[in-house]
Amino acid sequence: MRVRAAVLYRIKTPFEVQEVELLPPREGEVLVRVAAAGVCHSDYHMVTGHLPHPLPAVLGHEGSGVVEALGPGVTSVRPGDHVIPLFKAPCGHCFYCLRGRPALCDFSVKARSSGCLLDGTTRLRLDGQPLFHHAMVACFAEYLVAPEQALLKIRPDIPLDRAAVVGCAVTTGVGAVLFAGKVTPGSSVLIVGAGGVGLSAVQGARLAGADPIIVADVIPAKLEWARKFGATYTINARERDVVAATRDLTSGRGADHAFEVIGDLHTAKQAYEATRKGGIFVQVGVLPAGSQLAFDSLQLIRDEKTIQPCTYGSVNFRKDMPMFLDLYMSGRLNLDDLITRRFKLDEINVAYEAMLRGDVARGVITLD
Ligand code: COD
Ligand code: ZN
Ligand code: ZN
Repeated sequence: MRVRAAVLYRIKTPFEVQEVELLPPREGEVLVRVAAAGVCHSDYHMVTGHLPHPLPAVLGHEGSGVVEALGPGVTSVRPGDHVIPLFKAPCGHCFYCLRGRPALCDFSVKARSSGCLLDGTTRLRLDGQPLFHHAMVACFAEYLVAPEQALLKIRPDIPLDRAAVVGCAVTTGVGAVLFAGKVTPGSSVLIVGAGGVGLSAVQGARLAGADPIIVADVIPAKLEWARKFGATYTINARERDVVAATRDLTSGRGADHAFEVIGDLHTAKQAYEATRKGGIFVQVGVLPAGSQLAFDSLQLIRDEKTIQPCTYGSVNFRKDMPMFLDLYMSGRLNLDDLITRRFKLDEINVAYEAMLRGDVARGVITLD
């Protein structure tokens, strides 16, 4: 079938929205009509080349949609089901999956890094040539074909644009606080970077009962949103030293838990420095490929800080993502205000410019 998709041909060039060919789902695969796709910074790291990806490709890893058709042998979803694509499709029964850590499952790593589906081929075509799928989900398109393992069936009563942001931002941010940082009531939290993922981490800190919740960013509007989502103190990192300001707010000690949610060497060091002795430093952002994050070994031992990296919120997808949706439906997670602007697929480059300028908390592309 012919579908409209945003194609990235080369790094450092804009997306080109055009018709591409999408082949029918094969054994174990599902055709999904995409309803909404979030404008996450991680895709932009592939545009800049900071995170390498095979090109040309259809990117987009934060989304939601409705199952349209099934390939042979699919048992876990049916046409009409509402789904969130998982950008790290787990097998469901290996060592890691059984221990509730599906993001560490090796099942789809090879396919994902090659831009293909599980059988090593693509369903996307451009002028008869293979067009790569990002993370086997490729949501910047009207339709996607993905393996059934990459789909999470969700409750049908949640608006699909709100569900989309649970596909990455909410799960990554709230999960980082609850599961990687294991934040407990009354503990002090610092969050460096208040984008879609960082603002979700702020909401996670509020859910966990953290106090104070300190947020640093360089854009005043981001700090205002952070306060709306639960920050009790905000730091404009252009005007104040984040480490000194955090220590001032925590009796000179530093934060019990500090989260880096940007993917930058300088802010990673800042968040580590702003963590108190014996505290937990959680690295959510991924630094450009090949970067080394180094720590002074004497200080490392002496200060006993835990360095805790976090991927996909360290969540158990099929248990925790439905919980986040339930928390939205019961009014405990605010997804309505996280999405501050909606765009058409044709406006994807405008949507990314808005993200880079800091004009949006989270932008979402709606495809209906
Ligand atoms: N000090 C403080 N804040 C800063 C600074 C700085 N020096 N520089 C930038 N910021 C702020 C920006 O103003 C912005 O508010 C925020 O940092 C970044 O927000 P967004 O909206 O651009 O980014 P997110 O929230 O969509 O993504 C953040 C990630 C850390 C997830 C992303 O950048 C990343 O590292 N992705 C790779 C990891 C990955 O692939 N994860 C899985 C899918 S997300
Ligand atoms: Zn597994
Ligand atoms: Zn993301």
